[in-house]
Amino acid sequence: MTDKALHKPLVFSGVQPTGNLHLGNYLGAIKNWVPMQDEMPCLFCVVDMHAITVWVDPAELREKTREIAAAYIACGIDAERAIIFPQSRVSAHAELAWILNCVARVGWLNRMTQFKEKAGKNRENASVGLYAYPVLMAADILAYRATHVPVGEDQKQHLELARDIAQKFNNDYGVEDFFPQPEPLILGPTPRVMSLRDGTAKMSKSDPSEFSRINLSDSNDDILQKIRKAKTDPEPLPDTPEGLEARPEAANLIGIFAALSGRSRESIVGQYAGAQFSGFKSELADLTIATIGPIRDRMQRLLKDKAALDQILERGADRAREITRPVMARIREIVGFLG
Ligand code: AQP
Repeated sequence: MTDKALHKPLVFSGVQPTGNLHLGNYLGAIKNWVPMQDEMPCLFCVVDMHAITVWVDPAELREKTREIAAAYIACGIDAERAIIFPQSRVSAHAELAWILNCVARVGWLNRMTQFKEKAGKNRENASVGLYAYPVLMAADILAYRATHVPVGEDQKQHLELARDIAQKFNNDYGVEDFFPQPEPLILGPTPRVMSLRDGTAKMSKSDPSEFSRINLSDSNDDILQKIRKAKTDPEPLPDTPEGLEARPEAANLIGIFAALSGRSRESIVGQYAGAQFSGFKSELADLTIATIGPIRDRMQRLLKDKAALDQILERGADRAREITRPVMARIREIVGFLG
């Protein structure tokens, strides 16, 4: 069989088991994964090896890994059709990451903005893992020769790097078609959900302010309070979508409303033209509770049976390993490792 003949449509994506899953992770990523299960084989990974690029308490990492798996299922991922598994249980990720570390160039990694943001001023003290994080992400995708990668907008640069690494590997080793060019799928009306406290910053698990994000574990009351207190400007809501330009907080709230309701920004702006934020926020809170409430309740139920979750993750890892086996055998042969 030729290398190209091995190319098959396949989805790979993942979430780090750190902090609390939030509305940005849901609207930017997980929600968009659900319909893909009907279209092609899907792997949804809990990327615990990415999580340890910064310090994480081991007991917490175990709990968060189960929590992410529960969130996937609670959001509508079917563990029979899709493969849900922890990254660390499939050694191909680490093995391929090393090989790709030798393909990727330091200059390419130096341009990664997420490393600059996460390492901050104390770059000398950041882990080597945090620096090499995008190469591990390339390995996650390429170990399955995945063709489609649904992610939020913040991951676009890392996906472009994965494509460059795939291309360079193919060129260096003269295997033109071995790795496909994985396609980033940046979907939905809110590929970048912003913080509720600052419309210019991404909603993020690591933001120290709890009021910056809606967690999937938040109570209805938490959601209501957070949306009530969400930062806005003193102007009423605009009459046209163009009126949202230069109003990042208002634009973010309208975007979230659009994503949760399935309506266009235009129709929402039309409905609330010239209104104060209070009534709009109260409807937004109702919408958010109607979406997040049932997910949170399902997550809580699933988390009561840890043994069942562990079994799902173990079986997922077995299935994932089966896919990587022939790919890794061929990679070892291409690179010149003895078989
Ligand atoms: N604010 C967001 N809007 C849209 N999509 C988002 N994603 C994350 N934040 C937003 C998408 O969620 C998926 C999983 O992300 P992750 O947890 O693996 O890593 P992350 O992007 O680093 O998430 P956070 O919340 O920003 O974590 P911290 O604070 O630790 O950096 C990805 O597809 C991501 O694009």
